[in-house]
Amino acid sequence: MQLYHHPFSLNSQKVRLTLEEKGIDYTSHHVNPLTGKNMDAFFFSMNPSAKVPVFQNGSHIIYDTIEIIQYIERIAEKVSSGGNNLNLSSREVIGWMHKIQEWDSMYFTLFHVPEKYRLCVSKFLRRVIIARMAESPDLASAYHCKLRQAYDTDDKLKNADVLRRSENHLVRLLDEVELKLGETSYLAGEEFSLADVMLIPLLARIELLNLENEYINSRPNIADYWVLVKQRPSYKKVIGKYFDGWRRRKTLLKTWCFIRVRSVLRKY
Ligand SMILES: N[C@@H](CCC(=O)N[C@@H](CS)C(=O)NCC(=O)O)C(=O)O
Repeated sequence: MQLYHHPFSLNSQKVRLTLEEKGIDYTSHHVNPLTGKNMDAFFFSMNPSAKVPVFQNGSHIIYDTIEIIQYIERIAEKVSSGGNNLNLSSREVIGWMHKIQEWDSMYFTLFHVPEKYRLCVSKFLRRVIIARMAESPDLASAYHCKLRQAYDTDDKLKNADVLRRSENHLVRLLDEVELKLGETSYLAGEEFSLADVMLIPLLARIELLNLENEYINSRPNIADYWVLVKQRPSYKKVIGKYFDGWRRRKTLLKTWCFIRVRSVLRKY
């Protein structure tokens, strides 16, 4: 089993947390969307949306985060039960998974990244797409589509309503989570579940953007829950290793330096 993913990607974090929690072995391929690695022809021809994560088991390829997570769950259950009585997620867990996945983190994240970095990365990525298009003319129409999406995203970021809608959606979701965590230790009951696997990267993204006072610490149940789930080995391996304390600067600086050097050298 192969996973194409990146530590920066919120959806990749959800899948990797599932793999760690379920103890499933896999081959890991880092594809950094901020440096445009997702535009390389080997990945782009398999996946013209260029999005990560992508999960491959033999000839079976899955592109949707929730489908990947449920596929991994089925594999883990088959291994542990010998194929009998698969103990799959309850309706409540699946309901939370979809509710959390409905919040699109992209605009929220981009709005909170300082403009200087955002504009530089977006210009760099457009150049990367154009360079890859010239190398693989057979994929030109898919690259064109990606280029149009990049311009469209830049336009949307000029519209304050887009940010307001994303913030309102997040607030509604977190208020519901806060209420639920007042009743149970974890999101879907007293046991850690795939609903929690979906929520952890969202809280980590809020913390990465230094917005924890507004969204986490102002909600006491979520604040306590956040301390609790950060103790899990899966969190430490998938998120903490890259983003806790001083590591955050190192991780971000590495990607930033790559983009700056390539931009100066015009090497896309
Ligand atoms: N269809 C995918 C979307 C995944 C997605 O949005 N991935 C983001 C990172 S979390 C991405 O790869 N963005 C890069 C791009 O759009 O070029 C899913 O639901 O799993």
